[in-house]
Parts: sequence; C-alpha cells; structure tokens
Amino acid sequence: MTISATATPPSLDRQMARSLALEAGFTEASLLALPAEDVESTDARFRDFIYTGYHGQMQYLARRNEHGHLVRGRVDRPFPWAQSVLLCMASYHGDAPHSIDPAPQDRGWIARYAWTARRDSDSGLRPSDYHKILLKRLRQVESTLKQHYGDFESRAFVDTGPLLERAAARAAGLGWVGKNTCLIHPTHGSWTFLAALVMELPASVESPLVIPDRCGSCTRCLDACPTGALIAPYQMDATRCIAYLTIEHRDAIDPALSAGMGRQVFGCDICQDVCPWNRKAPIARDEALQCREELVNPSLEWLAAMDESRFETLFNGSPIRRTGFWSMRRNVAIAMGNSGLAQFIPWLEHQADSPSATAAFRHAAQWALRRLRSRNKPA
Ligand code: B12
Ligand code: SF4
Ligand code: SF4
Repeated sequence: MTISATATPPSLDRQMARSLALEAGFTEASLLALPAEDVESTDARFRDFIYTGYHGQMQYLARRNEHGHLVRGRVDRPFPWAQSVLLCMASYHGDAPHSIDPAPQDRGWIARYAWTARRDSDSGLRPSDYHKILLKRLRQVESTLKQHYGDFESRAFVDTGPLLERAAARAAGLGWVGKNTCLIHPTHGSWTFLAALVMELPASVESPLVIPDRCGSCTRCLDACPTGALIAPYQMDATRCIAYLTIEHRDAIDPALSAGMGRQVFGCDICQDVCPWNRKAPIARDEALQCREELVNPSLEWLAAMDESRFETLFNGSPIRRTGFWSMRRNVAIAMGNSGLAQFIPWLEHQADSPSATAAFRHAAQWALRRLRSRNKPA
C-alpha cells in the first residue's frame, strides 16, 4: 500500500514505534507529533544563534529556503509533508576515565563519542562511527514500519539532517536541554547520540509530556568551560567551543582561545564530565559502540609520531578521520604548548618548518613553541 493524498493515512502507534527502536538497539525512543508545541520558540532561539554568528564556519546550519527562512529552524520547512518524528537515543556512557580526572602531563584528550569500535568477524576491534551504526538501526525501524503501515514518505537522519535534533528530542519527552545545551535524559544523562526518523504518518496520540528542566541552581558546566563558550545558561557561542575549534574550524586557532583548549585534541567533554546527571547514568553495553582503549588519554607523542597514512588507517571508519590529518596535528601542537613540557620543543621546531604543513598548523606550532620556551627558560 502507498499512502495517497486523498486517503486518510493510518496513525503510527507510539508504543510500537518505541518497541521497534529498542529492538533495533536504541536505548530509548519516543514519537513526536508535529507541529511540536514549542515550534515558534525553538525557531526563534535558532534564529538568534545564527544571526549572532555563533555558528562560525558551519555554514550548513545557516542554509535558507526560497523565502529566506532558516531551513532547520522548523521541521516543516524542509519537510512540509511531515506529521511525526521518531526520536531515538543511544547511550555511549562507558566506565573509562573522564577528561577532568588527573592524567599525566603528556597526554591529550579525544572526546569519548569518538572512541567507539565494533567487533569484527575476525574478532578484532574496528573503528565505528555512530552516524553509520545508528543510521542502519533507524533504517531497520523505518523498513519495519513500512511493512506494517505500507509505504510512506520518510527521511532518516543521524546528526547530518536539516533538523534540530535536541529540540525535537526534548519535545518528544526524551529529556531537557541543560545549561550546557546538551539533551539530558533523567536516567541516561547526556552521553547519548540522537537519531531522527521524519515521517509523513501522524502519531496516534498527542506528544508525550515534556520533561521539566532539572538543572536547578547548578552552574558547574558554565563554571568549568575553559573557553567561555557557554556565554549564558542554555546558550553557546560555538566559535569558542573546543569541539568546534578542534573538529569544525579549519583555519588557524585564535591564540586567545588556544590556552583554554588545554589537552583536548578532538572534541571536548568537560561540560558533560562535570554534570551531576552523568554520574549515575548506567553503563551502556553496546556491541557496536565499544571503547578503543588506545584513544583514552592518548599520548601526545604517539599522536605526533603518526604520519598521514597511519592516521588514515587508524581512523578509517571513525568520526576522527573527518577532522583531517593536519587539523589533528594543529590540535596536538596546541596541546603540547599547553602541556608545559620542554620535551616537545624539538618536534615542534622540526614540524613548524615542514613544507607540507598547513598555515594553521604552522601558526599553532609557533604559538606552542613560544609558550613552551617562555615556560622553560633556563633559571
Ligand atoms: C552544530 C553541532 C555542534 C556544534 C554546536 C553545538 C551547539 N551547542 O549548538 C559543536 C561543534 C560545538 C558541537 C559540539 C558537540 N556536539 Co554537536 N551537533 C551539532 C548539530 C549538527 C547541530 C546543532 C545545532 O543546530 N546547534 C545550534 C543550536 C542553537 O541548536 P541546539 O543546540 O540544537 O539547540 C536548540 C534546542 O536545544 C533548543 N533549546 C535550547 N535550550 C532550550 C530550552 C528550552 C526551554 C527549549 C524549549 C528549547 C531549547 O533551542 C536551540 C535552537 O532552537 C547536532 C545534530 C543536529 N542535527 O541537531 C549535533 C549534536 C547536538 N551534537 C552532539 C554531540 C554529542 C556533541 C558533543 C558532545 C561532541 C563532543 N564531545 O565534542 C559536543 C557538545 C558540546 C555542547 N555542550 O553542546 C549530539 C548531542 C547529543 C545530546 N545528548 O545532546 C548531537 C545531537 C549529534 C547527535 N546526532 O547525536 N555540536
Ligand atoms: S564542549 Fe568544552 S568548550 Fe564546548 S561548551 Fe562544553 S566545556 Fe565548553
Ligand atoms: S552541569 Fe549542572 S547546569 Fe550544567 S547541564 Fe549539568 S545539571 Fe545543568
């Protein structure tokens, strides 16, 4: 059966949609009936974010439609046919150390979302990327729903769709948006990925009750953010966020932010590490999102010794590959500068003159050298 414009479309059953998502391997899921009750305020928040320029070089966020409206501010802009969204959540909470735990000075930090691996048929661990893993699960749910309800218009997204996943997940009752801007589930905290299935079919009942904000008077994330990216509760200037600087920003890093980047070489976990809602979250045992131990507290020396082909091999299939070899090197140089360790000076001196290096890397290496030399002046 194909849903036609004239026939009354069947309604999706909320419990069934949730059960299918859990069967596919998601931790939680909920069906959102459109339009969501906060559609206008979400659009307005997003507009403010873009108009202020907080998106930096992430131009895809600022895409407009033919009427000049920001496409991703409301689900009905890119998907005028959409009547519901199934929001799925997958926990990646593990028992490995946190970025704020004490660590040797010569260690960098890779955000825990990028540590993931799956066990292969030859029983080795292979890098995995949540985008691919969750999209496959979402497509499984989509296909089962279509077997049950007949064909209908739908789009499945993990991260990359023109959709505000956190806002949709909040409206679907999967948690509240914390002062650190992350979606926080009352049980699973914020170490979670989101995935969205936008559908033409309406949901059988009204949307579930939104979970009220439980941040209370806490301000730990705002106090801990080393670059001042959380400019106010619930508001981020992404151009100051270390996750943006290390992953999305391709040019030279503003020296005024470099010191605050500390040892982070890919992404940043600080505002989630300090969040009390993540303390009691159950450990996820997801076979496809296992931890690659070598990426926890990686030594800067190990990262620096990697040539481009080794980088490609090691991070093939991992979200880390996206940042690119020279951006990772740039981040490693800054982390070296922040380490205070004179042992990194020779590598930085050698690399700063490398003819194949990018201007952004050279800029970072020079910054790190100045910093290390001034700290390690002979008495
Ligand atoms: C661009 C982007 C980034 C940017 C900007 C992040 C930001 N806070 O805006 C950068 C590169 C910095 C980034 C960093 C990270 N990201 Co990111 N990112 C995205 C992406 C692609 C778009 C987000 C966006 O549009 N931002 C613009 C702001 C304005 O929108 P927003 O944060 O979604 O906020 C909206 C709602 O939350 C709502 N809202 C906010 N507060 C309130 C309060 C109320 C009362 C209401 C009604 C609504 C509301 O209003 C906002 C606009 O309407 C999404 C995927 C997607 N398609 O949504 C992933 C996503 C948000 N990122 C994710 C992750 C995992 C991360 C990192 C943890 C990765 C890391 N460790 O380095 C960090 C977290 C940093 C942080 N504190 O947010 C997850 C978040 C999961 C979760 N549980 O929250 C997502 C959903 C990807 C996914 N599919 O799993 N990210
Ligand atoms: S991810 Fe790091 S830099 Fe970004 S807001 Fe959180 S603590 Fe600040
Ligand atoms: S650290 Fe505190 S204020 Fe920040 S998100 Fe968590 S509970 Fe909310």
